[in-house]
Amino acid sequence: MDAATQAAEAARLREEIRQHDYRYYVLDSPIIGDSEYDRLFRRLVELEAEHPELRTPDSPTQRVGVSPVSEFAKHPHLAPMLSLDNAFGEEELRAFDERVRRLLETPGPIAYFVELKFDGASISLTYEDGVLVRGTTRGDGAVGEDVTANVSTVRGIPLRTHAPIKGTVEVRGEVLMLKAVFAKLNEERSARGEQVFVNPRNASAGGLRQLDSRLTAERKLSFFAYGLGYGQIGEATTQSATLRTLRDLGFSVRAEATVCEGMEAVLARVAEIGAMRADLPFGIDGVVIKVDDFGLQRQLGSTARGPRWATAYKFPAEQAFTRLNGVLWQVGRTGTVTPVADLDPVFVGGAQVSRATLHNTPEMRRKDVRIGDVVIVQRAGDVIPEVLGPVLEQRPADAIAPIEPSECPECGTALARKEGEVALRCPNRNCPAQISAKLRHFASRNAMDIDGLGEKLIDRFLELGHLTDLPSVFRLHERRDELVALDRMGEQSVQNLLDAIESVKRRSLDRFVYGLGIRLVGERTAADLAAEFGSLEALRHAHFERLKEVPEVGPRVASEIEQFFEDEANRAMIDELLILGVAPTEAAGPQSERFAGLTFVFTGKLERWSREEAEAYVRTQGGKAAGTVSKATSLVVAGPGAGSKLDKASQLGIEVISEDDFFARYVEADV
Ligand code: 0OW
Repeated sequence: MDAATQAAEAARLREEIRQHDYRYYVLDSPIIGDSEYDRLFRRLVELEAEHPELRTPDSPTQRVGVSPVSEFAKHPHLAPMLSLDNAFGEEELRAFDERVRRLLETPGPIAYFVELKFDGASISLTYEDGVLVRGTTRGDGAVGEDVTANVSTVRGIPLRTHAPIKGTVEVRGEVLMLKAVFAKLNEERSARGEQVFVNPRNASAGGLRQLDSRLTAERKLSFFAYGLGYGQIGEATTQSATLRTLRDLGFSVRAEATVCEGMEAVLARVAEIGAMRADLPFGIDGVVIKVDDFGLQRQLGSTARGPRWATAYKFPAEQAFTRLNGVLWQVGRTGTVTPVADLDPVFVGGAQVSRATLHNTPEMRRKDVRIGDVVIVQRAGDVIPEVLGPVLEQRPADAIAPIEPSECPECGTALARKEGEVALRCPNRNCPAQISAKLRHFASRNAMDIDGLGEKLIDRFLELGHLTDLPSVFRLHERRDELVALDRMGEQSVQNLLDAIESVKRRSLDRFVYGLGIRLVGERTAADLAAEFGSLEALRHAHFERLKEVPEVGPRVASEIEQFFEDEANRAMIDELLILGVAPTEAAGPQSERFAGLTFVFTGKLERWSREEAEAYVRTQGGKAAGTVSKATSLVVAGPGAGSKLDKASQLGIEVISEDDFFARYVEADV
């Protein structure tokens, strides 16, 4: 057969297979069986193997995955991938609708497009003249990772659109794993003794980010389009028309999405979707509501956090029943000992759960939870699951109330309770569980963010005596050869870890302070302390009276901070960190003193930036931000839904302005 004939046959096969893919993955109505499909596919693979010049980037054979890359290139999105604000109930949805109609100055009902909120990994697909040229993960919304080889293995993503579309277009959608695929994959993995996936979302996000796209292909991921980023297709002027066009072009689009006239219709549709959720072949964590008309979307615009013309409605936390087999007592980084429920594994809120918190003993007694009970487990969003209480009708005769331990389960020290506190505590500062938790906290993402130093490695190094306290992290390089000798710790990974440790020595002061794990000092208080004192030296020598003046720092927190820095062992620990070269960078001092002496309180739902961003801005201008209104407050900035703080402000005669006024008066004026 001559070359021209073979090229013609390859082109015909490509087109035929593409049609069968479309019928199978998009229309869900195949007209040939798997064996016939495989015969066509094998024939094309043969032709391309004999004549590699026949292999085109949009050939279906490219879907099986290519050899692994070492890492993903970064790629900016042509249009940002915005995130969605969340509404957690009917009244917040109504508030969203009111805000939309107020901003559009239309009293009449708005046409909304109501979509499933797929619970997978969002991606952006770039097509040039209808051919897929790139697939990128969402990343930070502006820049994502180039996972083109991986997305090419996902059915439901056309490598070439069914009709040509001129120019460059970004199609947005969600890659996810069907529940049935998830169950089958986990069955196979646990049969092979491998770790199972916790939920389909993790499995799909992980699958999308495999360096070896053949592994991505094995995960049999699905894709559903939900919109456009950059560019436009045809004359579509609404979200609903766009999705119809995308479907005609060969993208899989779910038919559950519908136009609803006005918020009443939206609420009815949300209830319908909630009722069908369990029967859907994939996971959803809510519903997405968008103003359908693009013209109105443009009028509404977007804020730093997301579009004003869309919101996500999140389903309420899910609950499930399961057996309580026992109670474990977990020792935390500040020594608190917490009861944790040991459960029969149960699927709740989209994940497999076998542990849930019982908070503390008084709480556990109040709920009267007993070992052997059937208990109600709730998993709200991504927070840790908790036990709500027992199902009394199913209480076995031998159910017994859990006994609080008198000694630390980790180190055997007698446990104690501070005067007036519910928390049970292990007083031994060298308790291995506390040191482990302290190190994990110090190395965690929102603290010093030491890449590679996670729980497993910390506990392993504690076991081996390579880690004993925070400063020992910065002495690990002295044990380099011992670390390299450990199994599963080659030259490269040890070097990467030591480089990561070296690189965090100059982390910002707020991260370092948060990483110290001072009781009652969270991220925001740490940021306030860093902004207020500017250096570790100033902070560690501050006394109670001075500390109390910092916003958000009341007398209790002030005394915790003072005690921490006065404690001999902590002073020695900090001195040692400094000697080892840890030098937290001073927080960027105020860029101006415009707000010197002024204290702002932000309240209600801010639209143009988050409350943390607003407060950080005030600090850069030399001002202070507080969480409560008092005589010291200079100005209150109130968004919709502001409540008691407004009453307090009017009692004290403190000026209250809107977010837009704040911008006009202070921010726009500043630029
Ligand atoms: N997860 C979804 C989904 C959806 C975008 C467009 C403007 C703002 C969000 O099903 N159906 N529609 C959108 O519309 N986004 C979705 O997911 C986003 C991706 C990143 C954060 C949200 O999960």
